Amino acid sequence: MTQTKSINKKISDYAIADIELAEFGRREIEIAEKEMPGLIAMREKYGPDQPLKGAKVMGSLHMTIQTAVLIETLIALGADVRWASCNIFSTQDHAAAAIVDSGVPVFAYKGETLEEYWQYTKRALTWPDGSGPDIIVDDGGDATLMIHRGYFGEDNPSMLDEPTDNKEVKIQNELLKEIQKEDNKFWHKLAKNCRGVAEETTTGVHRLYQMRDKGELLFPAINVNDSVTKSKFDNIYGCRESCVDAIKRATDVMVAGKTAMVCGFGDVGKGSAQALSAHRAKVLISEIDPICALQACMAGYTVRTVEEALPEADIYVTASGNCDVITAEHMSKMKDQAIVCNIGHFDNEIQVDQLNNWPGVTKTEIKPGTHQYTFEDGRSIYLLAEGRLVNLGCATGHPSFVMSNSFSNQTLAAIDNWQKDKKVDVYHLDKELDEEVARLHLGKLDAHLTKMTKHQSDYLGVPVEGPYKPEHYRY
Ligand code: 9W1
Repeated sequence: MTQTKSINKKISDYAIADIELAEFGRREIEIAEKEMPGLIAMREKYGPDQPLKGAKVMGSLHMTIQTAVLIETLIALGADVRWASCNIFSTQDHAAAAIVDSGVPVFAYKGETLEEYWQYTKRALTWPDGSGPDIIVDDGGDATLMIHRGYFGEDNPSMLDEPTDNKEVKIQNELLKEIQKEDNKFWHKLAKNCRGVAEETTTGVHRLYQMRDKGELLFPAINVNDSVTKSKFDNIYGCRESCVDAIKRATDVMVAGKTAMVCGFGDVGKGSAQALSAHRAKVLISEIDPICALQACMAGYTVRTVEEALPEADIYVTASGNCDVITAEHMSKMKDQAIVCNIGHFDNEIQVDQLNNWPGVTKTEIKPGTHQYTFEDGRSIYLLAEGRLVNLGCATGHPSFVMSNSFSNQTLAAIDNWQKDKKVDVYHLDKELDEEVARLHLGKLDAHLTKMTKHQSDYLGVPVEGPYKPEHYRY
């Protein structure tokens, strides 16, 4: 007989696809826990002290199996949690069901509408007594954005009537106006009581600095994105796992013996190139930055332009963070059966619209996420994930171990936001905390760390305990 560990606390304050998926979700959560040693170590280390006791925590972050382990970690540290997804497509419905089944309000289902998305964000921000969160765990900045637009819309209601072509802004404006009719101080009260937000992504962090610089930021914020243990896992190690995985799920192509071009040799490019190279592809790198180009040469790759690669390369992976790195004209000149995909900036590295409008081109869907484009002369290329992030479009995001690193940073940031009184600004987590996240993962990896002696610390002029900060050390 199958064991059911569900608690079945019946709550009615949630919106998910299907509560019947809870058992499946619970089984996958239990497997993910084994691969999220940082979060489990934090439950053991901090659980007894309950550092989040009494804290109302709102999350706006992909509702996945990995996020479920984060949610249950926050709860193990004493938090009272409500959750919405930060993306209308990324929800794993079985994860959402398992979390609701344990008694936590979740508002997320895969394929929800944009209207529902903003309603859910608002519902996750609203506790049964009408109060708001003490702290926010944000991914992409949407919860923070909604609070700020709501707040400034209460100061200046005409802001919500300004004409806009942006469908999402329209939807949000309509909802904010409805809320204002019911209570025209809703967002002021909420913002006043919010002690801080921790932001997961580059985009969200960028918005935070803009708001800070304009003097509009309403509560302290922590930039989790730039922790070393977050960004290295997100970019190098995550993409090293998912780049080839996505290409193979989409095409089943043999990578060995092919020539692959990686455009951009930053962290994402480094991880992608390593994975392709480990599969025994011949790897070409394109770069505009001489230092990154030199690094590529020292790693044994050939540095070429996209134009030079056209007669040779079978696989193209963009990882530049820049726009129009592969143009429609490039694609029109590629070898027959070439594969083109993007793992860098979310949607504009490859000229997809221009390819769709290329004279004489025909587009055939092989399956969702794999499209064949045939040119007038009979050559075909394959575009993966319609030019959007291939590891999300054709694979399943990051492995649990990768997310354990970012979410351990999120947990430390939540504790910091709850326990420290800070003035309004955008902060980083101290290097000590970044180091703690690393340490919490080392146990599982059976790493034996060396302790610096007093003699050595005197020699370097750094403390034996405390963060390791030599001048010329970059990760
Ligand atoms: N985040 N749990 C797709 C993921 C979409 C997604 C996105 C992740 C996780 C990058 C976060 C198709 C999970 C998420 C599974 C999946 C992300 C966007 C995670 C990788 C980032 C825009 N961004 N991430 N797991 N979708 O893997 O929370 O399968």
